[in-house]
Amino acid sequence: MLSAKAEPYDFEFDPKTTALVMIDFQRDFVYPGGFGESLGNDTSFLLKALPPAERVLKACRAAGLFIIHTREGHRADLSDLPAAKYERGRPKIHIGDPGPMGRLLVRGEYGHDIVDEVYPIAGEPIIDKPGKGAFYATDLDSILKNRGTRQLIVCGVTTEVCVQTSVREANDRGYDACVLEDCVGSYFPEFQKAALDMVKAQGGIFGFVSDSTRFLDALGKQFPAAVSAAAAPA
Ligand code: C5J
Repeated sequence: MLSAKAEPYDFEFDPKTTALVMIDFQRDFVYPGGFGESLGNDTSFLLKALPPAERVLKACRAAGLFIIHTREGHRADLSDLPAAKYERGRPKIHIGDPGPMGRLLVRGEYGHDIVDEVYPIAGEPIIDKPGKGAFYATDLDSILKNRGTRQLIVCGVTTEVCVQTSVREANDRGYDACVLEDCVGSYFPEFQKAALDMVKAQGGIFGFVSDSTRFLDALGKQFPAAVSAAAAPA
């Protein structure tokens, strides 16, 4: 067992039963012209999470941890898009409408895909999800349980929406999840803090909060070369 400094107390994880979950690092959320901006958000807030998340991803790859990515989005015919989600916010541009990166939040479009910095490689499954939670209407739980996964390290966007929803779902399914606070991003700085406080309050009611430095310090105890290679400039 490795132990990462975390709140509300140290997060214990066995690399063999731990998965890194990279949530929705899609152009549609992270870059201007996508779904996130169509809702009136300033996407630049999310970019801060990318360099530490990239370091964690590279170290976990080199250490041989299981890595899984998610994307939020819908079928091209929008048959899996609830009317409530389509209408919510009464936006000028809806999910499925054309934008500079293709149709908003539609699978197969450029904007729907994951940004280059943390793009999946062979052997890292991608979960396409229609909702905010990564477990809703997906096979994520089966994939994790079939591998004997017990602990999750969580990076992604946005903190209070898809990240927190997925951590709550993971908690109810029996996983210990640890969110790395510098590897998650919100359009609202005040929500970033509140969302993480909610996860770790009440003795870790939904899980744990740590950061890339403390997590990589722990991983480096067993995989020093993997962690130093990830920290080196590209
Ligand atoms: C949102 C997400 N914010 N991935 N999706 O609509 O957090």
